[in-house]
Amino acid sequence: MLAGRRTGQSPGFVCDARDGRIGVLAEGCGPTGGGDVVVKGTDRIQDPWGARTPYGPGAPWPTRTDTHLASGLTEDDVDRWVPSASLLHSNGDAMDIAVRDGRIVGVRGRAGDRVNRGRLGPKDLYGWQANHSPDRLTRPLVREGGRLVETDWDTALDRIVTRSRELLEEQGPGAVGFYTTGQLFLEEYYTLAVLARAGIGTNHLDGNTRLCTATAAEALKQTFACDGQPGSYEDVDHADTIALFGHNMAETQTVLWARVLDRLAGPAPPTLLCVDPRRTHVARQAHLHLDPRPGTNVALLNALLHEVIRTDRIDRAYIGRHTVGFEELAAAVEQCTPKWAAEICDVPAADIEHAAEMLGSAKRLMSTVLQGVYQSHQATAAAVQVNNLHLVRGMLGRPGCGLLQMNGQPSAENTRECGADGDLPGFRNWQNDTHVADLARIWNVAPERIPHYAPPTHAMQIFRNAEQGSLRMLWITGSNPAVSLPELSRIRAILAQERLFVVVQDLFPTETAQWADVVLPAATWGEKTGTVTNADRTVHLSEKAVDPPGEARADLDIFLAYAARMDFRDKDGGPLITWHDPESAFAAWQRCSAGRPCDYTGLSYDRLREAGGVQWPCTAGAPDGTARLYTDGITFAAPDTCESYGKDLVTGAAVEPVEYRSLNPDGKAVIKAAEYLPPHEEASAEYPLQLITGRTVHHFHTRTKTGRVPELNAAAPDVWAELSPSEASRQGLSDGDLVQITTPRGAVRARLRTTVMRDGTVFLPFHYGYWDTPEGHRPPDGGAGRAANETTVTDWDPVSRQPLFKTAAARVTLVARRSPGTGATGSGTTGAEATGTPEGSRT
Ligand SMILES: Nc1nc2c(c(=O)[nH]1)N[C@H]1C(S)=C(S)[C@@H](COP(=O)(O)OP(=O)(O)OC[C@H]3O[C@@H](n4cnc5c(=O)[nH]c(N)nc54)[C@H](O)[C@@H]3O)O[C@H]1N2
Ligand SMILES: Nc1nc2c(c(=O)[nH]1)N[C@H]1C(S)=C(S)[C@@H](COP(=O)(O)OP(=O)(O)OC[C@H]3O[C@@H](n4cnc5c(=O)[nH]c(N)nc54)[C@H](O)[C@@H]3O)O[C@H]1N2
Ligand SMILES: [Mo]
Repeated sequence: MLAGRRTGQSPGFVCDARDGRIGVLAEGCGPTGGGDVVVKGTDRIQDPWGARTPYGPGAPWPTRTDTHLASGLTEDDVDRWVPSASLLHSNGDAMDIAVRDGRIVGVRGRAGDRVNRGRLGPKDLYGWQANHSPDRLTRPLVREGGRLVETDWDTALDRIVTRSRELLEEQGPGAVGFYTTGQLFLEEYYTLAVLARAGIGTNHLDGNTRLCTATAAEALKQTFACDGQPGSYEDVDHADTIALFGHNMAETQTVLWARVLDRLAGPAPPTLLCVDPRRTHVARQAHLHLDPRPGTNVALLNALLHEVIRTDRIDRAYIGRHTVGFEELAAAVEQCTPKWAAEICDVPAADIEHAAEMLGSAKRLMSTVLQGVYQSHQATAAAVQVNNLHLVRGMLGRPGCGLLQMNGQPSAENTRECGADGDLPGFRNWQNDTHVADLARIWNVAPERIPHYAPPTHAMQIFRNAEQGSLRMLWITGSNPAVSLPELSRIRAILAQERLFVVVQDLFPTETAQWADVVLPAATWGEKTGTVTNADRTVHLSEKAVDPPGEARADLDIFLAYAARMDFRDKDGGPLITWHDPESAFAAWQRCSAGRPCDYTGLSYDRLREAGGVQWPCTAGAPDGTARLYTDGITFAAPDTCESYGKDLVTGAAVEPVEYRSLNPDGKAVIKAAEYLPPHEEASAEYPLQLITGRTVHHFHTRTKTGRVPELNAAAPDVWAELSPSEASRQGLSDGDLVQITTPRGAVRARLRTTVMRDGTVFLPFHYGYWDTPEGHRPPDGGAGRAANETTVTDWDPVSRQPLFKTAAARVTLVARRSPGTGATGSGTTGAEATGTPEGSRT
C-alpha cells in the first residue's frame, strides 16, 4: 500500500509479525517450534488466535489444546467428553463437549485432529452458552388471530401438512419452496433434498449458501466442471507464498489464521499477499497489501495474470497437459497492464507488478478466496481468475499448492453435496439425463419425478416467486433472512404477505420467526448427532451430548415426521424415505455419493469416532481419505462425469452439452477469461461513498447465538460504522459521532469509528438485527434501522446468483455529535485497525 493515501496509526495488537510483534510464544515452544502445549482458561476475547507455536516448512503443526469450562469448574468436574466440531464457521475445528449433570459446561479442542490440533477460536470457546439461553424455543407456535401461540407438535405439523396438500392439489409442486442453510448436518440436508425434490417434486430448494458459497461452488464448476475443494489446510504447512483474496481470515477462520501466524513466526516463513480494501489484521501481517476499490477484483486479477504471462512465469507443460483455453486467456489479458488496472483499482501499478512477481515466483502457492470476491457483481468471473492463476502456474495437487475457494458456514459443503441448494445430490448434473436417471434409481422413483427441466431455483428467485405470488409456502430452516438477505424492507414485505404460508424452524424467536405461520423449535449442535464437512472436505462426526430443551426436536426428526405424514412413496409404493435416524440417513447418503467425486463410502460413524476428521473422497481404495484433489490431472471434468458444462461468465447462460463436448472432450480444466465490468452502482454526488458490509471476529451472522453469549456480546454489543480518518474529516465527522448511512434502499444509524482503510469507502458489520432492541423485531417505523441489509441492493452475480453485499453507493451524515466523556466508539471490535480505541482497552 502507498503511504499517504491513508491516515491514522496502528494500535497495539497481540500478534503482528510484520510490525515486529510476533505474538506471545506458547509455553513449551521454542522459536523453531515443536512442543505440545495445553492452554487452560484461555482468553480468546482479547487474543483471538492465542499464543504462537512456530514451525517451519514441511514440519507438522504443533498441537495446542485450548479449553474453556464454566467458571469454577476443572476437568475433574466433567462427567463426559462428547466428540464434536465447531458449528460457528467453516473451519471445522474439532472439539470435545464437556458434560456435567446433563448440561454442557464447556469445550476442549481435540489435539489429535488434523484441522485444529487442539486450537479453538473465540466463538468455539464461548459459543456453547447460547444453547442455555432462557429464550430458546421449547414448544411449536402457530398463528392464531394474528398472534403466535404455543401448541403441540401434532397441531403444528398438521397445519404444515394440510397446507402442503392443498397447494399441491390446487397449484402443484411449484407452489412450495424450501430455504435452508449451511448450519445443519449432512443427514438433514440429504433428507430435505429427497423430500423436496422427489417427495414434493419442487425445484425450489436452496440454501443461504446462495449468499455464502454459491460462488465457491460455481467457480469450481466453471474451471474443473465439478464442485470439490482442490486444496487442503495442510498446504499452509508447505506453502512459500500465501495469497488471500477478499478473505479476512484473521477474524473469520481464526484457527486457520493461527496456523498462518505460526508459519510466519517460524523458520523460512511464507510470503503473504492480502487483497482487501480495508487494512484488516490480515493486511497488517502481509508483506504486500493491495487495497483495490470495491468491486474491481477482475481488473486486478487480469493485470496479475497479464504480468505472470508477460514475464513467462507459466508452466507450459502443465497448461498443455491439463487445460484448455489458455490462448483465449492470454489474448484477453494482453491489454490488461498494471497501469491499466492501477487506474481502475486505484492501486499503484508498481504494487501490482510486485504482487505479480510474488505470485509468479512462488514455488508453492496457496490461495484463499472469500466474500470480498464472492459478494460482488463479477463474483464468479473473479474467483475463476484465481483458479486460472493456479492453472497457468501449475500450482495444483501438490503440497503447498493449495487452491481454496473457501466456504463460510460450517456445513455449507454438505448443503452443496447433498443437493439442498441449487444442485442435484452427489454433484450430479441436472443437464445430464443419465445423472438424473441414476438419482432416480437410487431413490426408486421415475426420473420425471425429479424436476430437471431447468436449473434448480436459486434463493433470490425463490423469494421473487414468493413476491410475485406463484410460491405460496416457504419453509425456512436455520436461516434468518429478515436480517441476512439484501434490502430488508422488501424481504419483510414478502414474508408479511397473507397469501404466503411461512414455516420457520429455529432455536430462537428470530426476526424472521415473527412473520411465520408456524414456528418449529429445533435442537442444535450438542443436542443432536450428525456429520459436518468443513471447507477442506474434512468430515467430522458431531455427537449428541445433552437433551434439547423442552419439546425441541432435531431437524432430522422434524423432516422425517413431515415426510411420514405426507406419506411420500417410491415407484413401488414403498416409503420414499427409508431411514429413521442419523446413522441410517448417513448410510443412505453413502449410497447416493458412491462413485461420485464426494464419495463417502469408506466412512462410517465408528470410523469417524476413531479417526477424528477425514477428508472425502474416502473409499475402499482411499480408506484414509484424500488430502488433495487433482494430484494426477483433472478428474471429474469429462463430459459424462462432470457436474456442470459451465456457463457464460457475463450472462450466466448455461453451456449446452454438445458445446461442452467439443470444447473439452478430454475432460481437462477449463481456463476461462473474463472482461472487467464496472460495479453496477457507482458513487455519485448524492451517494459519494461505497459501502462494504462484513464481519467481526466475535459475532456470527445475525447474532442469534453469539449475541446471547456474555463474553462475545460484551466484546461487540452494538453496530458501528467505519471510515478512514481523512474521509471522516472530509464529511465533517469525528470518531464516536452518531451517523446515518443511507443508500437508495434504506438507512442505518451507527457510531462512527475511524480506522485505516480506503478513503471513499464505508464499512458496516452486518450482524445487528432487532431482537435485542427496545423496538423488538423490526426497525422503528419510518426510521433508520441497525441492520446493514436495510441498505443493500437486490442484485446478484449473473453466474453464481450470489447477492452483492460488498458494493453499494452510500452517503454518511451526522445525526448527533459524540457526547463528551463517552468512549470513542460506543461499540465493539472491528476488522480493521482502530485508531480511536486501542484494541487492549475495550471490554
Ligand atoms: N467471526 C466470524 N467468523 C465467520 C463468520 C461470522 O459471521 N463471524 N461467518 C462465516 C461465514 S458464513 C462466512 S461466508 C465467512 C466470511 O468470511 P470473510 O469473507 O473473510 O468475511 P467478510 O467480512 O464478509 O469479507 C471479507 C473481506 O472482504 C473485503 N472486501 C470487500 N470488498 C472487497 C472487494 O471488492 N475486493 C476484495 N478483494 N475484498 C473486498 C472486506 O473488506 C472484508 O475484510 O466467515 C465465516 N466465519
Ligand atoms: N450485508 C451482508 N449480508 C450478509 C452477508 C454479508 O457479508 N453482508 N453475508 C451473507 C452470508 S455469507 C451468510 S452465510 C448469511 C448468513 O445469514 P443467516 O442465514 O441468516 O445466518 P444466521 O444468523 O446464522 O441464521 C441461522 C439461523 O439458524 C438458527 N440455527 C442455528 N443452528 C440451528 C439448527 O441446528 N437448526 C435450526 N433449525 N436452526 C438453527 C439460528 O438460531 C439462526 O436463526 O448472511 C448473508 N448476509
Ligand atoms: Mo457465509
